[in-house]
Amino acid sequence: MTQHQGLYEAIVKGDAKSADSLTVIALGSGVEPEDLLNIALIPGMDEIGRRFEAGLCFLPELLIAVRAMKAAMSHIRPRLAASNVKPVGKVVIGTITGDLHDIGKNIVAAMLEGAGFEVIDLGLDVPPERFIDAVRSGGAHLVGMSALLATTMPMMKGVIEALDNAGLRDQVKVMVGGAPMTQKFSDEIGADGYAADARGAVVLARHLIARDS
Ligand code: B1M
Repeated sequence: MTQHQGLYEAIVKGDAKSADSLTVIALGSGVEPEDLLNIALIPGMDEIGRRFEAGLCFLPELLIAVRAMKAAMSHIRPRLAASNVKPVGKVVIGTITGDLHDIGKNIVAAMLEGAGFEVIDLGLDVPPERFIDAVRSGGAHLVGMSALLATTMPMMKGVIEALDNAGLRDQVKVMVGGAPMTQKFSDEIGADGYAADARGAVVLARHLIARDS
């Protein structure tokens, strides 16, 4: 079994101990953190998600897979974020209120940090007021929102309206993402851009900052 395959299976089986040690070994042997994410970890989460959706596994299995993913991410995030460049812009990011999914948002935040952005991560279940407070006090250029539940997606529009009401909408660009999101939905709620994955989020953030300056 290859290193990547072992890590993929550790995520699917929810074996946090193996996910942790295999990640350390792979990074130590020179594997790029982004490759580990794209070849083993994200496909592992996709597979457990597919099984969950098909009724082949249940919440406990999902939760132990999440724990394994977090064990691996604890080594990958600092490696992705290691960057000596001057910040290219400041991003306030969070998972929208009512939504407790933060794995994808954490990957996006780490990739943005690695690309030289200063990231203020508000965590998950973030209400509009916290986005507003962070923009007001932090001088952010970008607001990034993530949603995984169809029921929480509309709350993103609430944040955009709150930015408007606070007189802050012209100061920031808004980007959105998450599995159920589409470009059409992003346009409908008045966001400035949508990205389907973490790499796309970095490209979009750079583009929005450049358009702003
Ligand atoms: Co839940 N869950 N979940 N879940 N969960 C989904 C999302 C679901 C599709 C599974 C299903 O049943 N089909 C479904 C939503 C259905 C819908 O609304 N359409 C669902 C449900 C229903 C639920 C609960 C209601 C289940 C229950 O309790 N009965 C409950 C809700 C809790 C809540 O939020 N209030 C719930 C709970 C959970 C757990 C807590 C167990 C756990 C989350 C743990 C955590 O995140 N800390 C969980 C998980 C793990 C999933 C699945 C299986 C996997 C999500 C994930 O981490 N993917 C998911 C099924 C699926 O997606 N196939 C599912 C891996 C991650 C790397 O991908 O998050 O898509 P993703 O991020 C990507 C891109 O989307 C993008 O880049 C990332 C990296 O490439 N991206 C951005 C993300 N944010 C971005 C922001 C950007 C740009 C790009 O710019 C700012």
